[in-house]
Amino acid sequence: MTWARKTNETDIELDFALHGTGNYNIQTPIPFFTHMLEQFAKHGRFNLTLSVTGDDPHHIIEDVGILLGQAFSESLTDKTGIERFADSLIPMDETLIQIAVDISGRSYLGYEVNYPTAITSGFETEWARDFWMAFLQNAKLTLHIRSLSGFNTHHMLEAVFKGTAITLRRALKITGTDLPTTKGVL
Ligand SMILES: [Mn+2]
Repeated sequence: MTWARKTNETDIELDFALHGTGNYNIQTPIPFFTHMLEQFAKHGRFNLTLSVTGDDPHHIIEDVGILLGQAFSESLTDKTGIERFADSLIPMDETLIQIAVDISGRSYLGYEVNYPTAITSGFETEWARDFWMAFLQNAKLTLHIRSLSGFNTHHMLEAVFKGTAITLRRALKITGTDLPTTKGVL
């Protein structure tokens, strides 16, 4: 399915499949962000074609997060049988990142990632938090991300993006036959 978002600040076109094979074609003006979205698509096994232009890196990253979150939510209209909860411990060399997800229908971000530098490869570390906040507010899920160790900012950011994708994929897995909630609504 396709989604689009056009404002005075950004212009985004997105083709997204929740249950894909990890195929991607991502074009953004921010090379490190492109690298992170490629990790997200590959390790989430999402299909993701994205092109974005915009006036400012923060606007671009936040608006891509909003649209991807919408695509995630609108692709998951039927939650019957999903695992719902998942967690992961993701290493990348010296880096170790812990991630937990609840596809809860509610939005919450716990984010304690201690990057050693504020910027790497032209990417400001605070933009990663902006992205995940925008994503989960629209995807309506609970996400906790923590760094247990790491001294390379590139590795830490990459493990956050890979790990969140992996954890979402695990939470989306069909392991049952009914809605995983006693409320009757998820
Ligand atoms: Mn890398």
